[in-house]
Amino acid sequence: MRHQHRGRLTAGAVIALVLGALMLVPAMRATAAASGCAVTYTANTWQGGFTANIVIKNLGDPVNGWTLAWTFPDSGQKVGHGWSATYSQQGSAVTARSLDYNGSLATGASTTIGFNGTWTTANPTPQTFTLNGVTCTGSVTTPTPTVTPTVTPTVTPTSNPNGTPVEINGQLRVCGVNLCNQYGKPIQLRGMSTHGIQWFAKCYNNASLDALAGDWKADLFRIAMYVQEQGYETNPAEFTNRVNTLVDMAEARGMYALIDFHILTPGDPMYNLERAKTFFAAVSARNAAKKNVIYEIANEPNGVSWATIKSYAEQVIPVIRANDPDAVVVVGTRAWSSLGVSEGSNESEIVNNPVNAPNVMYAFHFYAASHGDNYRSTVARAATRLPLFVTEFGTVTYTGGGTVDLASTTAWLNLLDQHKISYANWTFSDHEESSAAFKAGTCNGSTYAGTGVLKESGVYMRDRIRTPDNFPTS
Ligand code: IDC
Repeated sequence: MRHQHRGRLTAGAVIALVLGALMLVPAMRATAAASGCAVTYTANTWQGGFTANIVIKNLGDPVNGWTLAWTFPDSGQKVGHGWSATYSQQGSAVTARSLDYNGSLATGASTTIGFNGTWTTANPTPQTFTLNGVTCTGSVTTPTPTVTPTVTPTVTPTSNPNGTPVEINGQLRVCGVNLCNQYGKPIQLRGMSTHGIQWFAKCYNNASLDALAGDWKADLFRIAMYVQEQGYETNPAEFTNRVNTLVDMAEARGMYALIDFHILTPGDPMYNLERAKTFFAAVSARNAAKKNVIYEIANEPNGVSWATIKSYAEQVIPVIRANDPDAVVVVGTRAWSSLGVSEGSNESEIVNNPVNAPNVMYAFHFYAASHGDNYRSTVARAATRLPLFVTEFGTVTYTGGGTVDLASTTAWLNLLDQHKISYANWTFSDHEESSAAFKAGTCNGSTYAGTGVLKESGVYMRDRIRTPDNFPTS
């Protein structure tokens, strides 16, 4: 019965359909693709050469495959070795085409590309860029709709109604023995360290970073870029680029990014001095305008004097400050960042002879199952005299494995909370060792939130980091 009238149209229905079809025309025009892009081009120059880092942000509708084009103002400029795009140059006109893995750019998404170039007379920065033929003005162009579209309220994806950690705290600085936020109030940042990004790159993706910011409610993401052990020294441009991408991913989620120049063996930071200068010149130039970057210039010096570490710091810090004058820099300390204790010294050598630069903090590392009361009493004392930052610690033994010592970890973290000392836990990875938060194999999948994917250390750390932050604004 109900279907009897199918196929028969009344006059009224015909009129309604025609009207509907007419109304569809402007409605369709209103959905024509919005386009827009913003480009940040940073060049580090030296006599005859430069490294360019280019951040491309898509402000319009999602694109699948892109070509960025610009013209060099100086005809002597040439693109040399490039990364993350295919480059071609005709005269002064250059195009960079996306690769398979970075061609899709959602609305608001960014990607970073770069190249080494040469110049003859000068190296001025190109002024105009186009993305898929549209000039990047930093704003969005949408064909004017004839029909007013319904406005959907924008939902800001933050876990805290007051804003993300970076939104609340802004540019950090050192005040007295504390890390302070933009209001000059002492704060503590709590988060996780990657494992070596040369080995665990697959663990650092949108889903895992979403879990860290949203489910763990972390404030801090430490990017452990080993220098040796198949790290930075094997491909400086590639590792610089990877670190920059991870900085962007942390920034997009309102987390601070701690850029860790992960020296370990050899323990003398001077062995890597030139690499450190090159690396920090590049990352500080590229990230100077960001508020979420903290620089950690030497993970764990060992077998060297404090005087050597200080001399290294006083050569690397000016390179960073030349580009990013207000950034906080963390300096590693003697004996695997134990403030000297593991080689029979203590914090007094630093107190008596601090790094000659403002806005500097000192690293302290511990592994809870190996380092107990005597290390804690050093930290309790040093915390009143030096700005400390626990850029790395484990809940386990100093090997990265063995027993998870939750009693010692709790004593440590209570001490750090009491002094508002920031910390990053080793590691946000699925390594088989017990210090790793995730069960082995987690990073082959796409689920990172919740406790189902976590090992003992991860369950403990997630609980601890998830507790509400205390970020005073007045
Ligand atoms: C360990 C890793 C382990 C890796 C080893 C050598 O957990 O998988 O094989 O490095 O690269 C540190 C270092 C940190 C160590 C960690 C645990 O900063 O690189 O990671 N640790 O041994 N200092 C004290 C302990």
